Amino acid sequence: MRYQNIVILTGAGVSAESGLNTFRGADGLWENHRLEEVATPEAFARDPQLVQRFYNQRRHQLNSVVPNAAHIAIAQLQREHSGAVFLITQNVDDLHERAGSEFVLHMHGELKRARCQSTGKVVPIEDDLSPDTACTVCAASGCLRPNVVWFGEMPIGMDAIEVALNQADLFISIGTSGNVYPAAGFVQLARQVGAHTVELNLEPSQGANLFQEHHHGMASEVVPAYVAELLAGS
Ligand code: BJW
Repeated sequence: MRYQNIVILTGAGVSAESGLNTFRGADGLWENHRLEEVATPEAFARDPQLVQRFYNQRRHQLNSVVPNAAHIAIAQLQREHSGAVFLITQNVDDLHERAGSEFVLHMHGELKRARCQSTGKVVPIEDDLSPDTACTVCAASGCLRPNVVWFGEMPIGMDAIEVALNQADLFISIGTSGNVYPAAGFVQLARQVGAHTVELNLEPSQGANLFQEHHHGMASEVVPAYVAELLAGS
């Protein structure tokens, strides 16, 4: 293969065919709430119960979905590529891991983790959170919050992402609308270091013109096809 260091960025579109809603599609509202009403620190301070319910429901949903062909193809690329495949996801689901990806950087956090707001310690969770839940770290009620990155908060792993992008010779963006920064800016960083940039998405994203190659269609079709091409060495 002509590429050594591949960086992949995924968004909600990669999990859409598994049955998880995207954020900005026609089905983008949750119980008539806009995303900004449930995914900001201000929303959590104003109505923690509402915000916890949003994440509890989504955590439950993970039990009824399975990875699709796109997740599986990405895991195959990570296994079979002789160089590095650095996988960054904006998604808080665990479908990449369940498809077999051993390395996944969840830059916007994970549904199955919570954070003690007093100590910053991150712990695994399976059960619902509520304002009455006793924190498993410090024991205070209501101290655990979902370990997700809301608007205005710093995404996770930015230093490692910057290092990976600096070394990339291929950057592939999959199933993301390109609305949310800093992820939407990764394509420009990749281009600055000379990486080839590819968009695999249902439709042209907000920043589609920044990519050198495009394959538009369902992730379950375009991702396996593109991975097969890469592994065949073309
Ligand atoms: C398919 C498909 C199929 C469908 N097959 N494809 C002005 C300029 C620049 C920045 C800002 C600005 N104003 C404010 C900001 C900052 C802000 C921001 O970007 N706001 C924008 C709204 C403008 N960003 C932040 O606040 C971030 N933090 C930050 O910037 O910190 C400072 C900093 C400074 C310097 C360096 C680094 C940091 C934090 C952002 C946190 C985002 N959080 C959320 C919620 C997380 C938890 C949760 O899941 O609930 O993350 S918001 C939401 O959007 C979620 C997603 O990860 C994220 C991206 O969405 P995504 O994945 O792209 O989904 P969609 O629905 O938008 O798109 C899906 C795509 O799939 C579509 O294109 C479909 O067509 C496609 N699709 N089906 C293939 N079958």
